[in-house]
Amino acid sequence: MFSPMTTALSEATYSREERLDSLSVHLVNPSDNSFGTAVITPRWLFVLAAATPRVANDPILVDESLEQIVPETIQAGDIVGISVHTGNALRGYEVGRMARSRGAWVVYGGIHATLFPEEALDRGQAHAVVTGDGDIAWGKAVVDCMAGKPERIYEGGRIGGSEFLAARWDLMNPEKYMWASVQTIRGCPKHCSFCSVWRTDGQKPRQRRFQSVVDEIVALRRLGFRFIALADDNFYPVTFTDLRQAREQGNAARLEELTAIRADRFHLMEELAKLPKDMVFYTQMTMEAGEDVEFLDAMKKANIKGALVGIEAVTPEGLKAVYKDWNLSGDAMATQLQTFKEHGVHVLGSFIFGLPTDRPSTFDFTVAMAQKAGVTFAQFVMMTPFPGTVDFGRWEKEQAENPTMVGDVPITRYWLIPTAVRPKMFTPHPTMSSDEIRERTQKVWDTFYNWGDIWKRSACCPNITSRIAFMFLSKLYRQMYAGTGISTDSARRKKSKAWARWTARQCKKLFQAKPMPELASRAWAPELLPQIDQAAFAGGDGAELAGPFIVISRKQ
Ligand code: B12
Ligand code: SF4
Repeated sequence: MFSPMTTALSEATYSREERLDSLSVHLVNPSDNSFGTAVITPRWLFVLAAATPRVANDPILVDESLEQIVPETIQAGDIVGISVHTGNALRGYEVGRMARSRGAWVVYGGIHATLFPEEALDRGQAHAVVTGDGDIAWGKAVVDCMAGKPERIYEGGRIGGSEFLAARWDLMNPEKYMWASVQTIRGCPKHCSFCSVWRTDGQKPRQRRFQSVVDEIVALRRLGFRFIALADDNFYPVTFTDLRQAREQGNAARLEELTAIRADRFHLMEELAKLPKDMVFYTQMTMEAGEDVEFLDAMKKANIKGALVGIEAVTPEGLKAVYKDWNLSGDAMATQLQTFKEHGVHVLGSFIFGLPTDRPSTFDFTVAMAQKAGVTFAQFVMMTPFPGTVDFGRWEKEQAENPTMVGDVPITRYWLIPTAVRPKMFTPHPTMSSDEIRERTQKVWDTFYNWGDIWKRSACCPNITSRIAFMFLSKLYRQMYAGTGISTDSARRKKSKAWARWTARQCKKLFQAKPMPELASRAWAPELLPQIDQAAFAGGDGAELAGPFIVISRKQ
């Protein structure tokens, strides 16, 4: 598909070489809310920067969670890559339409565009959509846009772990982020009903080579980052049950595969343990890791000090409802979570409210369990049917005959409803109203994050400065993520946003470390370097337009 304005302009005014030299590639992380400072770097932005072909100039990165894009920066003929997840799709489409009206090539990617490519082409006026992983496919899309012939869909698929690109941290403004994000593994073997990860990223864990992970962390520590979120789907991909089942089935190949994945996790952690001692990592994993104290001890040594653990529900019925009945419940759950803390790994417990099995008593019971389990942080999210999940499929089917409409949008496309009129809950609960669930959820956030309890929890910090940091962070977390608190009337929203901005600035100072420009890179054996980097290296500067392998990579 051609953009007539671009083609006319570029062919009339420039030679091909001049055009290639003057065009800019923009990568935009859309957001309605700009805070000036962000908690975690949106990793895709810096990975796609690395995937941008050498034939183009360095991309211009725009993170709208910091500042909104300035339309005048986009010129006819430029290429604009936009990432959309469900929550920011509407803003993403607005940015895309704006870019296209200025004569740019518009390409979407990210989880939502992967699930709804036609929507991005239609509502977002895309020239092209990249589905799945962008590490390789983005390079091809850019080259095709430069040639004026983008395809409608590029299937990025699921690339191998050794092909994951290292991010271009040299293009980040370190002043703007509290934590950086580095991915070590993609995919999750589970199949929780509310989660799309196992469907989009697959159930087969794809581990990145640890050398590449460590190199990125060294680059970040040089810049002054010592707090790093490991943006993983599930850091504990092989459980004792998986190993036992493979053994019982006499499946030697499976057992070997699982053992190798597990060994690789330990290898990574050994390498992380050799990094400067002041590093703090944080990841996401299942509660099952509480069974494996050897793993928890390795995490502690590796400075992985915390993990988001999907607890979801505290009753057996609730867990069954979300296909997570392999999680423990009640007192056994509390004990399992305490094991994390005993072995030096703090838990950010994630709970869901609004499950059909929830009753008014569930709210108090949940917060009491969170306190009993000794979780250091907690989040209480409202049940949301995200596309690509089992829950979404079921709901869509129920709605098919007689769809509920909000204006002219069916509720099963809720992300297209303007935020001001978008309902806060989409699936009706059998016994409680949405307002009741929201109010009770809000109360739970307030109870968990009251100053007294935060102060008690801050006892895990070694000194007064870090206790203060802990208290600020707890309040910031509550303010930014307790959705029901931020989204009521506009006056409250404004006040809440101003408060969050101020707190974010204070927290940024607390997280900043003295840059270590002298920190040396590790010398890895050449055969252990990621394959893709070798391909780029071998290709050298002249090998840009041939094929994705040669096009994409830039040696860090
Ligand atoms: C780390 C993470 C977080 C972190 C950090 C977020 C951040 N600032 O980066 C935290 C904990 C803060 C977080 C919060 C939330 N998250 Co989250 N998160 C993740 C996770 C595990 C990894 C994301 C990541 O960095 N991956 C690494 C990068 C490199 O991969 P990627 O983003 O997929 O990008 C690749 C491709 O998608 C593609 N691509 C992406 N963008 C583009 C753009 C273009 C132009 C192209 C060509 C290609 C392309 O190429 C990239 C490289 O291969 C994902 C799970 C997942 N598998 O995606 C969930 C996930 C994205 N999160 C999810 C959700 C629901 C949330 C929350 C709403 C949770 C909540 N209830 O509060 C919040 C929302 C925060 C927000 N406003 O963005 C859902 C999104 C579902 C959906 N349909 O939108 C996911 C998929 C998890 C799930 N359970 O389903 N999250
Ligand atoms: S919620 Fe967590 S454990 Fe469940 S499928 Fe998603 S990533 Fe895996």
